[in-house]
Amino acid sequence: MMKLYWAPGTRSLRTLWMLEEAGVPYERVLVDIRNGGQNDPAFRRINPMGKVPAFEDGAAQLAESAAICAYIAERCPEAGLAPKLGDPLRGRYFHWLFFEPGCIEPAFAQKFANFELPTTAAGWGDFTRVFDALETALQKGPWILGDKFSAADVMIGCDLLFGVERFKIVEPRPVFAAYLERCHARPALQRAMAIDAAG
Ligand SMILES: N[C@@H](CCC(=O)N[C@@H](CS)C(=O)NCC(=O)O)C(=O)O
Repeated sequence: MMKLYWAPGTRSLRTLWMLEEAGVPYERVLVDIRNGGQNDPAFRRINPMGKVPAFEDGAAQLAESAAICAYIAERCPEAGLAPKLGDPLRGRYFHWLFFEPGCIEPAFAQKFANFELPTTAAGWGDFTRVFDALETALQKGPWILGDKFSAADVMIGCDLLFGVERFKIVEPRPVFAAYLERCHARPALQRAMAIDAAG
């Protein structure tokens, strides 16, 4: 059975949501990152970074939430969480899936740490450029690829959830608020949030 190494209140929520969308059985293994559980050598062999989430599927081991979501989408094709091979939508699918770690994460870090870099040199430009691009992409909706919900929405939806609702570092633009409302209406996110809250 697939195994998710996770901790509540962390980026693990992305992978919990993804697994709930996939609708497959999986085992959860709690890693107590607030008390050093991530330093367990056995866990470090799965994720040498000692961070959650991490994932095992038989002999396959991986970490990085975007990679885990992409892996699950391919592992569970019946759930339809990624455009199929040959579908031109796959272009934008990868674009937005990689936009999360490549642009949104560093934009968040920039906001928290309040540092400046030349926007042409920083791979993500700057915080405003990232969220302007996202707002434009989400304008039409309902999802980042249009009609098709995908793993890219799990990554981006979770970031907006944390950025707009929890940390309030992203301004609640109407497009983001409407998108978040659609995300919250998904039973899979509701289940994932309940699991997360129960710890
Ligand atoms: N790039 C990673 C980030 C994972 C991450 O930073 N996880 C944090 C919790 S949100 C963590 O495990 N921190 C514990 C530590 O660094 O010791 C991903 O997207 O999965």
